[in-house]
Amino acid sequence: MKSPANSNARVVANYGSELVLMDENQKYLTASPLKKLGLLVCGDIVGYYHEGGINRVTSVLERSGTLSRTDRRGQAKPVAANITQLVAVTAPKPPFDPLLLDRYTVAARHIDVDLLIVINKVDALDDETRETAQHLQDTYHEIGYRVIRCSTKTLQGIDELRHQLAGQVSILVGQSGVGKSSLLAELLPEQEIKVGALSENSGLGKHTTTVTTWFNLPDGGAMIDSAGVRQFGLDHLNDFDLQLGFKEICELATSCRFNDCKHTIEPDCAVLKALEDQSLAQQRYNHFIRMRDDPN
Ligand SMILES: Nc1nc2c(ncn2[C@@H]2O[C@H](COP(=O)(O)OP(=O)(O)OP(=O)(O)O)[C@@H](O)[C@H]2O)c(=O)[nH]1
Ligand SMILES: [Mg+2]
Ligand SMILES: [Zn+2]
Repeated sequence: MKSPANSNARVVANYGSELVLMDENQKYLTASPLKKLGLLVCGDIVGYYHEGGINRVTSVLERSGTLSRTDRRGQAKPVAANITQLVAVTAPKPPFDPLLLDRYTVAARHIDVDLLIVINKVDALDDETRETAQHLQDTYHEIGYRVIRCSTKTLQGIDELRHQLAGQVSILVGQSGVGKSSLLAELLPEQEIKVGALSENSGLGKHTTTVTTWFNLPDGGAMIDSAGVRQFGLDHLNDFDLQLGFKEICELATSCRFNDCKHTIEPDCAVLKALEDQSLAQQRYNHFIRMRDDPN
């Protein structure tokens, strides 16, 4: 008997028992994967065949740029595959979370993808949050990251964002309610994208996006919208990987007297010296130490 032809497709979303795929003609279809393939995630490229009214996924191409977080059992769990850029979104509401941003600097470095930082909701800044936003922008810019200020209300920064996304496979990450899906909706006005409100009591997001989903962008490239997180566990990384993710600390460390300097009490530590003369941001250093002591 002739076996059915195999075709390739992109995993757009994983709904547990069912995958949504996009085929080479940009058509959506549903499929079920063979169990032995393990967890397939948004961004995976899979082989499938159609038989008896069902699409069966039988293979998956090797991944690059896999974003993973640590699950409850301490195992790395893939979130999305084949990405080239992390877009970490933060906002004055829910409150800025610089520790989470620093976790994303580590994650991006670990999987060797670009990091773009978006400060969203700049229309909603007050005196205090304006100062924090400026401080964040200066700190990350100084380290060498691109930082864009955006607002989906005034559309400030949206063109710049579009420009930074062209040709990349990006994933939107950040706390629930910072406006990830709202930004995506501005980029894809034709698509219906669900946007949530913040809880009136806590001011936190309500986890509106629940399934990580792939969208093709009109100017080429793609954007993956992911569910908001409170925490981004990285305890599958060792101290070395962690230090690599703090690239300014990594650079300084080459001038420490000891190769295995821990940058806490050692003599002639270039990191401590940089802290003293304020060329290293105190908050970045604090987060580095904190993540090393307790990676989760
Ligand atoms: N003032 C202001 N509000 C915004 C802006 N962008 C988004 N919002 C609001 O923020 C709330 C949350 O937006 P979402 O886009 O659903 O946030 P999200 O990051 O996708 O949240 P999750 O899907 O839960 O992770 C909504 O009420 C939006 O209208 C902005 O630029 N300015
Ligand atoms: Mg969302
Ligand atoms: Zn040192």
